[in-house]
Amino acid sequence: MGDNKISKHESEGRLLTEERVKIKRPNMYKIVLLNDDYTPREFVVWVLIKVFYKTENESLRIMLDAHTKGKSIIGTYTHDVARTKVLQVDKLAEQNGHPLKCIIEVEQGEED
Ligand code: TYC
Repeated sequence: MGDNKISKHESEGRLLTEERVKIKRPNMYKIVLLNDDYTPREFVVWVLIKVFYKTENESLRIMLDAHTKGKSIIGTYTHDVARTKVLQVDKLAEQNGHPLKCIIEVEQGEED
């Protein structure tokens, strides 16, 4: 209306739009534990407790799942967290001379 003041109604609309952008959930990534023939079971359980803060029971379940089926989902994380945890597993495995591996998989329906 001649000036460029923002009406209360309009400014509320802008705020709401801004907020919707901010709360968009991040893409999530699965960390999958891979079985191998050499890593001791106890080491796998220890890693799951140390790196992923799983309980002993949950760690045992995930380890046995990978052991019997070839792989098991440890959990779902943001990209940064997933990358950090996989690097932590790589480092612990290497330091202890085990071939233990975890991989990152994009959640179904997420962009890469
Ligand atoms: N298969 C290993 C063994 O028999 C144990 C193991 C379980 C290794 C799960 C890796 O992700 C794994 N010692």
